[in-house]
Amino acid sequence: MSDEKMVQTAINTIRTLSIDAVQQAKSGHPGTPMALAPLVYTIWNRVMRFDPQDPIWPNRDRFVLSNGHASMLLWSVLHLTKTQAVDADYETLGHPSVSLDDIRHFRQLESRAPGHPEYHWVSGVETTTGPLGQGVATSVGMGIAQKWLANRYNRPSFEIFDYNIYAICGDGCMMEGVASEAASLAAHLELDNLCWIYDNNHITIEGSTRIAFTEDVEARFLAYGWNVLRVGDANDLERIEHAVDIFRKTKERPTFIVLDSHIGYGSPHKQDTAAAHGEPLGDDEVRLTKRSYGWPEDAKFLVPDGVYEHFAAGVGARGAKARQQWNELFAAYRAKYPDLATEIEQMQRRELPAGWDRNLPVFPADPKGIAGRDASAKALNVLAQNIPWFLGGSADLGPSNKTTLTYEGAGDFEAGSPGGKNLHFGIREHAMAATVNGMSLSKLRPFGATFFIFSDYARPAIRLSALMELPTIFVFTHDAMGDGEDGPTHQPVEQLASLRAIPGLVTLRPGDANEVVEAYRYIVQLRHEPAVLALSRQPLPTLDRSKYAAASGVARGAYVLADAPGGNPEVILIASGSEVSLAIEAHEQLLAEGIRSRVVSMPSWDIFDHQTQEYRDSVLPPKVTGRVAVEQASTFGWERYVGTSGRIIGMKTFGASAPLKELQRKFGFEPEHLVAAAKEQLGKK
Ligand SMILES: Cc1ncc(C[n+]2csc(CCOP(=O)(O)OP(=O)(O)O)c2C)c(N)n1
Ligand SMILES: [Mg+2]
Repeated sequence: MSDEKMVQTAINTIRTLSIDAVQQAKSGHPGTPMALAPLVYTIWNRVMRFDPQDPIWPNRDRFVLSNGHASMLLWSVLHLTKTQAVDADYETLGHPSVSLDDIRHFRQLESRAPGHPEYHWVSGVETTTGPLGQGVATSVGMGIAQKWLANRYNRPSFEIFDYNIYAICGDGCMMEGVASEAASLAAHLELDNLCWIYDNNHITIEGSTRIAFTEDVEARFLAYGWNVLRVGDANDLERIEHAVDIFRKTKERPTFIVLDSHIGYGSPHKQDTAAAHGEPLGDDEVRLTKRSYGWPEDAKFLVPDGVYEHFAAGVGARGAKARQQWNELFAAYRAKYPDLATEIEQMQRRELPAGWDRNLPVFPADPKGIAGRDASAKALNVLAQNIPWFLGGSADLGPSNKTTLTYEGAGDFEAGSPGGKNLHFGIREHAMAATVNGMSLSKLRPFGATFFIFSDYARPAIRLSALMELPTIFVFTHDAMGDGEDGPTHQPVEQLASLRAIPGLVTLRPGDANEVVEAYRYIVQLRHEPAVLALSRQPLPTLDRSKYAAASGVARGAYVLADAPGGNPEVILIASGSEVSLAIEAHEQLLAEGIRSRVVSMPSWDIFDHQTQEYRDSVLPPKVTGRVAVEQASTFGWERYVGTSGRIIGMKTFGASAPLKELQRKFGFEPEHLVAAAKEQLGKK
């Protein structure tokens, strides 16, 4: 077979595997894989430095399929390149990531060819995509990470990190706001390691983009400051390669390639129609389409002779060589810079360096106390110094969140100085969260910050960090009514409940400065779970830990902070955050009146729910049914800890604009109110 014929055969293999898988599953999206097979072929087989034998090699080029519905593109190419599976301990398993059988079972339970690309489920997937816009936004975090890693670790003659990131996106990604936020940030940061390729096919689900999307996308990206290129024919491999070449030569600007394509390419009746987007072609149309490709019409899941070898000779050989050269380079680097090499290795395995918790502060008892955000600032500054690759920033609220790293040499991450540890995300919460995900996927330890209320603006990406099992950290301050005069627009009510509902997300609302530190101590050790910290704006009393239990109880989610003398309580007060000291006040009053109360500090439902039944029963003894929960947030869900007969003091409405003291009175967050509720639980007035 001639070279040219082989190339066409390889491309048509991607197309027909996609068509057959969707047809077999009776669900999926065939049209875009049919159109973009030449692009994916070119990027993978001619451009990318990626070794299928080791899909987690640190200096590999990244490939992000932001239009995740076209997942068959990825399953086809991962299969055809024989990309190997890797487990959660970063060990190669010795079998392919995506088998032909997986593709035959596309979208079925347990198949490694699920509906959309899922990081952590299929090796070779760089990030989970499907919610449109997320992939491209996440790729900006990957771009930031590459710049930071290169800045810290590269040395003369040692280009340890010099990879590029390729992200493919469609009209949907271009319409989503998060992509715009991220594109603006990427150009500001001059991420010339980033190449987005826009599948300009004028089709979305409802039909032609004429009905909803008529802007000049190229002009928009030019205005952001991107290098904008155009390839007028998605089947023209040379033009695609040429455009990518220009990308690789372009400095100080990310590249945006507009690729004109025909969705459902080759299908006589469905090409260029929305029908090709999200439904099987149908048996007859499958035949006609295969005929148009010169493919055997009745063959299914056919990988013709020579196709695997063709990919092995392309990306396989190039990737193996690149990785081998890198390994040699890294061995020499390790000899010359052993400490830096160790850092890289620890980071890659999500381990912490020795002494990571050295100098974490301990706060003395203080009735006036310190704000959650201020305690957080102290912890962040220590952690960022102890863990070189711990960094982050805020969405323009650094001075309020107290997340700006202020120690000597922390520095700002900016285009000309990508080694700084303070990122400035601008007022782009959604892109910030997606970017933090991208940085975490690149093995940095990032945090992002904003007001707790605006976690809503970041939520889709927070959800994805949980789905991907990434140890990202979200620092949210102004966690409740502490915002006082700012009023209900700024006062979170339902955010805690809604974040607690995200599976695998660790949500923590610490009750005093020492609980803040313990919360960080816990979070930093997580390797596969994201965490949200809800921190107070106002000072909270620092509890006297010689009188009350140690703050290390945070690591168990909830703990007995104060108890009736000798234990055996008759009523339990459960609180989080700013309401912990309130519960303590009420507790002291109850004790003085001879009522045996207990205070449980419960910074994290998620962590507590993972403790043994025995421990949970020791904190909340089932026989003690007199219970009051107090939290400046929606009451939603607290029944699980107070039972149907318990009392929940929380928010059932939005807040209001007034000084905090008045709000506490209006909404019942005062010790007398708790005391009365506790007595009511015991049938006492
Ligand atoms: C945030 C989000 N909204 C909606 C969807 C549902 N959806 C999936 S694909 C699609 C149309 C995408 O059009 P385009 O990106 O142009 O893809 P093409 O059909 O051209 O491949 C929509 C609305 C989604 N996946 N994510
Ligand atoms: Mg489209």
